[in-house]
Amino acid sequence: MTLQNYLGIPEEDSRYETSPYVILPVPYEGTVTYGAGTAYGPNAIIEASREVELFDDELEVESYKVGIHTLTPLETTSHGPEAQNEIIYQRTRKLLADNKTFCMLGGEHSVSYGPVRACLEKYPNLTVLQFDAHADLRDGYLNQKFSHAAVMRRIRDLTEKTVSVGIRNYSIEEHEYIKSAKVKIFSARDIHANPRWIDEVVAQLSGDLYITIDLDGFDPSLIPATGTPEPGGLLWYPTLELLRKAIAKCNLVSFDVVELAPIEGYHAADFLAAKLIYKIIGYDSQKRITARITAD
Ligand SMILES: [Mn+2]
Repeated sequence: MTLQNYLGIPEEDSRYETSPYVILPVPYEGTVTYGAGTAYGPNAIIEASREVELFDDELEVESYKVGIHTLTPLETTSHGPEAQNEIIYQRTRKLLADNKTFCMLGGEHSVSYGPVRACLEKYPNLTVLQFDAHADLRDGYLNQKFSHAAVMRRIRDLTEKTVSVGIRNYSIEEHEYIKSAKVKIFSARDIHANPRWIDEVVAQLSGDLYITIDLDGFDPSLIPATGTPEPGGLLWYPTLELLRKAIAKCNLVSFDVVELAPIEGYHAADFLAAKLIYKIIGYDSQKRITARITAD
């Protein structure tokens, strides 16, 4: 696996010590059920990131100058997703202890449990914002409690402060759980019919925020490169608007981008993921710049 730094930025802008943001590649693929290939996601995102323009035309700055470090890919285990999440938990809690905001690159969605656990330890009132086509609320899948299809259910064992957007595929078991546990879900169908959905999502968020982005939350016209592409997904600009408003309102603790299963010769999906990460870092780093100016 070729190892490069995210955005291909100079060493002076990407040292660990001076970078508030760190990219953590986790090429884990253990429980995926349909289309495979998410183990190649982190590398495809980092490779595509080298084509992302460093000047952000919306923010009118070169956001990378705040400092973004790329870590070497985390070790993966063949002992199942629970063991993998323990490794991720240990790694991410160290990053939080070093006051880093990390962006974990999956891998399959099962990897999001470990970092949320680490973030909750430091920020007990954390809210988890999920972008996804699937609810991922099964209480286990194919005898696996820590399956990608159960990741939000495991996260809800830790905190019930979750908000999900773009959801358009779940089982009757999940449907009943959503009703009984009153899970906050903005389904893709509701979003499509409601022009005020972005502000309604933001109204549900406050304080410390973790964002988990399963790329299949996007419409498959934008991201066909996932294991289970579902029609009727999220689009680029509304998603950015939601991210910008959510990050402006909350304290972004960390985030992940998962489930890219690259298609050979098709780079639009890899590029979207790479640029999406740069937008999130840009929105968040704007606040750091503003805080610095205010402090002066
Ligand atoms: Mn998912």
